[in-house]
Amino acid sequence: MQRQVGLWIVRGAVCAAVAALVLPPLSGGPVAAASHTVTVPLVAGQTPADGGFNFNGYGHGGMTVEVPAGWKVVVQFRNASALPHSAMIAPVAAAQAGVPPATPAFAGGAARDLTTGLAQGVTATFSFTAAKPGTYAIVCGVPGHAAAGMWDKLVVSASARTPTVAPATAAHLRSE
Ligand SMILES: [Cu+2]
Repeated sequence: MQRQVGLWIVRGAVCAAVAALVLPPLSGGPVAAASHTVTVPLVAGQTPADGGFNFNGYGHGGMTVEVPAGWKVVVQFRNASALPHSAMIAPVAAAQAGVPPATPAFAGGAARDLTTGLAQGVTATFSFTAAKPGTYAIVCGVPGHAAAGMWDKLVVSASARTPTVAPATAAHLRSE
């Protein structure tokens, strides 16, 4: 009888160990180690919407890119417009107020020539780690452009598992 009880205890311990291996971590727990990078195509002045002051055809916060917190975000920026444009990650309140800050919300989160803008057809890639959950803006740093509506939203989510964009047709995100 003593031997039988001992066997049950061992079997219980084995089952608990197997369950810990098979079950996914609880939400909010540590994310399994892996390469987590999302590439976001961002085209300034792609359409005449918002007087051309748009990214991928959306201005005034009309496009929302959501990425899981901790992911690396690579922005492939291109200016399709005859007007110079740039892009940066900034607090959403600053973008809504039409006053983007001098430095981005995340290190590396801005294209070069932030306030002078890039000429038509010029591309610039910049990348940053979406380290802190919250709602941010993707905004043009050329004076007057944010006020004209040239900003969209970047949500850094503590609960999302994969990057998404809304509307879904606004950009083709690539995750790896
Ligand atoms: Cu601009």
